[in-house]
This record gives sequence, C-alpha cells and structure tokens, in this order.
Amino acid sequence: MASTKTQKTNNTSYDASNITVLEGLDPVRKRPGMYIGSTGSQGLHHLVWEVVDNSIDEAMAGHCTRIDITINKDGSCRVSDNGRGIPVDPHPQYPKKSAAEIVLTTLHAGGKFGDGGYKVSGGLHGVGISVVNALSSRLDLHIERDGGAYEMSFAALGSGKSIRSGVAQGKLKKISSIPKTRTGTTITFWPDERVFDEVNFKSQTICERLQIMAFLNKGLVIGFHDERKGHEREETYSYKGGLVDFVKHLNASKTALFNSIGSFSTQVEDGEIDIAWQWNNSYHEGLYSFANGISTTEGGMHAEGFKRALTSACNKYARQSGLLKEKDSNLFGEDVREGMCAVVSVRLSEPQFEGQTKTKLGNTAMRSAVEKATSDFFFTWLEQNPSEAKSLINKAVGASKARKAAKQAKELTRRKSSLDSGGLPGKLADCSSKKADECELFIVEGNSAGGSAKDARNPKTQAILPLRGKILNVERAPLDKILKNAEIQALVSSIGAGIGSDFDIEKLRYKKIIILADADVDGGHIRTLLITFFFRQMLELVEAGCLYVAQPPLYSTEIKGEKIYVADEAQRQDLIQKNPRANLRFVRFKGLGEMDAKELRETAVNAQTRRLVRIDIDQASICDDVLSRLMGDDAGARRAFIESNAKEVENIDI
Ligand code: 0RA
Repeated sequence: MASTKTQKTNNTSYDASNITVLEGLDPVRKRPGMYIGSTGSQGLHHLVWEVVDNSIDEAMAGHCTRIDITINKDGSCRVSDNGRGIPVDPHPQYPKKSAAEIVLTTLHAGGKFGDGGYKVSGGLHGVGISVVNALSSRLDLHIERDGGAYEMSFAALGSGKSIRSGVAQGKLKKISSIPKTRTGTTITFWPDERVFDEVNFKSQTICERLQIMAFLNKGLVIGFHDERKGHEREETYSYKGGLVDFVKHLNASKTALFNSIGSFSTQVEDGEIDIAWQWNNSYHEGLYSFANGISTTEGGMHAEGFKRALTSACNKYARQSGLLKEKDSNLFGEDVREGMCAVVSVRLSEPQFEGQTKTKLGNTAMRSAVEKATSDFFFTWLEQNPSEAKSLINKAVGASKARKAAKQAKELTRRKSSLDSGGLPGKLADCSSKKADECELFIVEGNSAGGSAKDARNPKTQAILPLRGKILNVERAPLDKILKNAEIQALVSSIGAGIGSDFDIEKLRYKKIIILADADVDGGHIRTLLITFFFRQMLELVEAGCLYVAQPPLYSTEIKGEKIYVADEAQRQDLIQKNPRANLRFVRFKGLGEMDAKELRETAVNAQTRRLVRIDIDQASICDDVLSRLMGDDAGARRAFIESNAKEVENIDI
C-alpha cells in the first residue's frame, strides 16, 4: 500500500486547481487489502491510524495542538482535532461539491490540497480518509472553520454484491455560527461488519500507538476515551520533552549510566531529523527508528547513518581524550551501542518503505543527512559532557574486551564440540531420528523430572535435555560469560545451530523446542529466563515459531472413573461448581517430579493430549515500545508480555 501511494504522488501533483483524475471508492471496497493490508484486526485499526494521521499532519504543519480519539458506546470511533478544519468551500473543478466532500469520496484527493499543502505527510498510512469512508457502513463529518459549524454524513447503500459505500447523504450543511477562532475536524466512523472479520477496537493497541505519536510530536496533546460499557478508559498523552521523554520512558525500568539524555533536532534539505540518546548498564542495543511517525522495525538508511556517525564520533573522541591508546584497536559499532537506548525519528516528503514488512526506510539521502547531523551534534555533545562521554566510552571499551573474549570462547566451544561424541552434551537424551521436521527437544527443569520425561517420551522423535536449576540471566551478563556457562553450552550444542550472530536456523536439529518447567513461581522464573535467552541469542528461532512452552497441570481428579487433568485453580473451582454432587478429590502436583511417566506423557509429552503454547513474536515486532517492556529488568512485566503474546496451539481451546 505504501508503494501505491508513493507511485501516485510521484506521477500526479495535486493542488486545488489541478486535480485531474479523481477515482471513486469502488476499488477500495473490492480489494480492501490493497489499501489497508488486511481485513483482520490489523486492518481494522489501520482505519484509526489513517484518520489520526491526518490530524497529526495538521499538527506537524503547526495548526493543531490537540487530538482526541474516542471509542463510542456503540463501538464506533470518533477522531477530533483542533486544526484548520477540512476546507468547506466549493471545489474549483466541481463547483457543486464542497472540498470536504471531495476529500471523503475520492481516492488520493486528501493531503495536498489548497495552498496549505503539507511539507511532509503520512507515508505508510497516507492512503487518504476516503478509504476509511469506503470501508465504513456510516461516517459522520463535522467541521468548524470560517465562523461556521458544518456537517454531512456518508453511508454504505445497497446489499450483497451491489453495495456502494461512502455515499453522501445530502450536501455539507452549515448548522450554526461560531466564533471565527474555533476550528477543527471531527470524523466518526462505523467500520463495516461486511468488510471486517471483527469490528472490535482494542484500546491497548490504540493507546500504545497514540503514546508513541505523542512522543514523536513534542507538545501535542492526545486524549483517548473508551466509553464502551465495561471497557471504560481515559488516557492523556503529551510530552513536552518529545524524544527525550521517549528515551526516559524506554529506560525507566533500567539503570541509566548517567542522568542526562542527549538530543538534537535539525532541518535538512527535504526533511527533519530528531534524535535522542542515553546509555544504561545492560548489554542490549536499543535503537528505535521512525520515519514520518512509522516505526521502521527493519531499520534502514536513517538508522545506518546514525550508527556510522556514532561509531566514528566515539572512536575520534576516545582517541582525542586518551581513553583509547595508540596501541588499542578501534571500537566496533556493536561495542559502542552496547547498553545504548536511542530514538531516531526523521520526516521526509517522499519516504520509500522497503523490506519484508515495508518497515525499512530506503531513501539513501537520509543516510548521509543523518550521518552528517549526528557527527556534528553527537560529537559536540561528547565534548561538552566529558563525564557522560567517559562512562559510555569506558562501557564500550569493556564491550570490546568482552567481544574479543567471546570470540575466543566461541572458538573453544567449537573445537571442543568437534572433539566430543558428535558434539552433543552428556546429559542430553537424544532422539534417534535425524529429521529436524519431526524432532522435538524438551528442556526440562531438574534431573528427576528429566528422568520421568525420558521414560515418557517417544525415543525416535523426542529428545530430553535436563537443566540444573535456573539458567544464567542473559540480560545481565556479557557475551563471554554467557558462552562460558555450562548450561547454556549444553543448550547451544544440543540445538546445534550456533548462537548470537553465528546462529544458523538451517542447522536446527529440532523443529520444536519445548520448555517444560513446573507450574509454580520458580518454574515461571525458569521459563522467563529461557525465553529471554532465546529472544536474545536465537531470535530467528522464535520468529520461525519453533519455541513452545508446555503447560503442565496443577491437579488431577477423577470424574465418573475418568482421570481429568486440571490446569489451574480457576479450572478447579469451575469443575467443583459444575459437579456439585461429585465430591471431587484433587491430587495436587507440586512439580513435574511428582508426576509418574504416564502422567507426564499425557500432559506434556504426547502430542495428542498435551497442552502446548507457542511463543509468538508477531505482536512484539509491531511495537517497539512493547519490546522494550519485554526487555526490561522486571521479570513480572516480561512474563505478562510473553503470556499475552503466546499463541495456544495444541489441545487448548482458543
Ligand atoms: C486539506 C486541506 C487543509 C486541511 C485539511 C485537508 C485537513 C484534513 C484533515 C483531516 C483530519 N483533520 C484534518 N484537518 C485538516 C488545509 C486547509 C487550509 O488551507 O486552511
């Protein structure tokens, strides 16, 4: 959809006197996916982003200070802003229609209208509000400008194959006179149930995006109101510090290396650059990039330019200040970015979005522009903040030492594994099949549970790796320490595909990696540590959907002679209520170790009867803010996130 828009704007220049091709809305109704991506939940929310982006454009042009998004009681969505208001006068080429009606009923007619055309506009979502109209059963428009309040409505008419949508229900009408100073646009829309799989807006999805928009647009006030019964929620997002507040927010759950947050904003030819940074004591690199308000999770030219400048500025400063001696080798980019938390936001008039998910900025001009600006501003910041500079350079020097030590440790591990019997750790009970597609690896908490699991498994396709206690928290350890850890070495060589930047998914020995830990607090902690390890060191494996968590039951009971497993306390209460006369007796499993091989087979190992949950990263890759929460030090928050993203796949009703 981004490319559609880019092509159109490249070939056609729209202004009030020269709108030659105006397309009706039929194509949108016929192929919604072309315009909004999908007709699932993602596409539904796209409608909201589309309307909000128009208001944000108005804010970026300097005419709007507040936007309110309301989910109404009846499930419709209202977006209201105090911008200039969509023009209400007759359109020069279509004197019988108001400009507003043209904007809502024709494709690609929004945005660059009149002499108030915007320098930069929406990008990925910039398909125009007419698309929202085309996919709604009804849309109400309310405009305040030029001393009047104006209204008109649109609706989808007809049925079956002959639905026409976005049809004006009468002309734009002035309904009252108001002070000339009062201006703004309010759009209320009812997503068409005949288009979307479901029409339920998710307040969390909307709020996460609104908060990011508020961070990226310093000073803008964004209100959110959910008025649906049982879902009531009110939020206000507004940040005087813009990106500086964004970095503060991202680092909130971490320990910062220094208090101050560096930043700069600058205009360049054809755009704007906004960057803020701080370092924390973690080993994670957090670079969050945006182009025209869209999260570029695949990075791109702006991120490249920033990284290049950062590395060379740090090396230059480290040499100049004597923190790096003549005999020392240069710092690598990854050394400098260890523990960094930076937000890079650019705005440009014709963004090119590339990559698998169209979230990679392709404009090469942005690489040199960001590189040059960062070289100037960041280097100056280093010079002006010597104590901050010293602590981050020292951290980078530490990272470079760890990197060199890690390289040695990796070589050692590699050599050692080629000597061992096939390179496999002694405690792995491997399966006999060598076809990764049918093989499963169970990572089991504790040796005794490992023993029962061995008895319970199918030795042809199921392997068992018992782990001793809690594995190392990779979030708090440098790579060389991670690599020297015996439990992690056993994991890495069992899986067989390497670690970190060496990871090669083609070498995976099992298509399913299943974490099997007790259903108690300790078990939860072990699960979190393991999942964190996979996220950090084998992300590709998670992205490919190969990571699972088994859900062992807390209890078992018997109803009419049949053994029943009970997942948790809630399910136990449910069973008691539904069988008031049965006087049920429950056996409580204090852990996997208390289950016999048969019980373990039925609840965790046998594919027909076990409960398995896949760890899914899809949601996470959409929103960096969510990822940052995952990566935070707060294990509880991390678990909540992982659980909310877990997809239940086997033997669990969704
Ligand atoms: C076209 C031209 C002008 C403003 C807008 C559209 C506009 C659209 C939306 C959509 C939501 N809120 C909006 N606010 C403004 C410029 C009008 C002028 O020059 O006064």
